[in-house]
Amino acid sequence: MIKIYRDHDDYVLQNLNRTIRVQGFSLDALFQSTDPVAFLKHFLDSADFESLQPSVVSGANPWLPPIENQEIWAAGVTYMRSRSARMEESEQSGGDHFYDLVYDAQRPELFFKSTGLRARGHLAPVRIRQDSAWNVPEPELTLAINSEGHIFGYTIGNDMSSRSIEGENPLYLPQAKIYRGSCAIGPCLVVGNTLTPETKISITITRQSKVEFQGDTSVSQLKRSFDELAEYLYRENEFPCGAYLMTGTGIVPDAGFTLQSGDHIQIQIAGLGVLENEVE
Ligand code: DO4
Ligand code: MG
Repeated sequence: MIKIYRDHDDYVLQNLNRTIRVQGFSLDALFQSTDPVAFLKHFLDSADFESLQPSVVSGANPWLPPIENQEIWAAGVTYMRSRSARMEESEQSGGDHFYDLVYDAQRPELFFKSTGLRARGHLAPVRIRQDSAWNVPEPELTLAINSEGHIFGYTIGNDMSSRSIEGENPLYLPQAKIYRGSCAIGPCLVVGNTLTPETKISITITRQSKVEFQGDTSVSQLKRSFDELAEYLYRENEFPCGAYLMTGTGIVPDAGFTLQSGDHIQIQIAGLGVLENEVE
């Protein structure tokens, strides 16, 4: 398993034996590689790079999102919990039936989420929209897919969402999902790790040092396979620098909960680390 962290200067690569700061590394080249593990090993085996203490990648460091020219897309209504929460929030507008249909449909819901410019990394602030009254984070296992459409890595994603705007009308989805500070990924990209169905995804939201919401799920609750989601994303499309694909949320707080400025969001996925962001 190899972890890739990005900071202002360069990239830091880590495997069991070595932690190194590398120059001349590019995520675009990694996502264009047909063998990403061999591509990374080339750097890790090189004598050119000075070894660092493994502790330099501790969770206390801010990291930039591990992204260059990749687009970030997201899948929706891939967990039963997302289906029921969305049917509830859109019942009044009459939009609930669409969520029911898409959960069972052959074609998944896929939507554009962000470019690297808009994405936030570990310990950077995320935002809620000023014109939205009901807001939640969505903790999502996120696939790294190379330019040929093969899944080769994983990271943690936060698909920040306005439930009031999406609930008002499903056609408002892009406004509910894509706005300044609505997307976080990180803390690193993990390559060469296979995730089992038991892999746990959990979220803790803390407000003034008090836990306001806690929830967890596991990858086994995901209705669709990773390959199926990636295949639909690349069908009739092209991603010359690869793509990230958030796989949907299986955790949605009950209707009484909305995020507030100052809330601390901590998303943990076993094997991938912890992604932390404060709400601006
Ligand atoms: O259907 C709208 C968005 C769904 C979503 O983001 C999710 O299920 O995670
Ligand atoms: Mg989502």
